[in-house]
Amino acid sequence: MFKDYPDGDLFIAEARREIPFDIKRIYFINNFKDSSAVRGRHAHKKLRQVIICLGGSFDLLLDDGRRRQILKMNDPSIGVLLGNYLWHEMDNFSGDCVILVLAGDHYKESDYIRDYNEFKKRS
Ligand code: T46
Repeated sequence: MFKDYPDGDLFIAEARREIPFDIKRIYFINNFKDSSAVRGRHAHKKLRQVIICLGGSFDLLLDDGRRRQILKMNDPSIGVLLGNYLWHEMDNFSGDCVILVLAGDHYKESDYIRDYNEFKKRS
């Protein structure tokens, strides 16, 4: 991050540098209206992604089948690598939360594991 005060801060991430793969897709999530919303609740078989909280905050639960941890995401200079076979859940979104995801592949529903018991068997 470059501190360009008073003109703003500049954040940079380059594929195969800070992002450890070629980026094939980006998506963002905003406009959270329901404080009880939960997103994620799945793992990916092959996909690797980097998730960044651009504004506001949310909680990111990570579970590799053995250990669970919850990260408070509230710093746009931090990107968390969501590797494959990592169960992830997102909740406790602030109303102004904006989430950016950089993904290493196009969208493929067949890459999702949406059943936690199936994930536990495979992890
Ligand atoms: C992930 C977390 C962090 C598409 O058609 N194309 C896409 O690129 C995406 C991301 C989603 N969709 C469709 C699939 C579902 O019908 O949009 C609907 C909602 O997707 P999903 O329930 O998977 O959204 P999240 O927020 O639970 O999960 C998303 C990503 O899908 C997922 O890969 O790791 O964000």
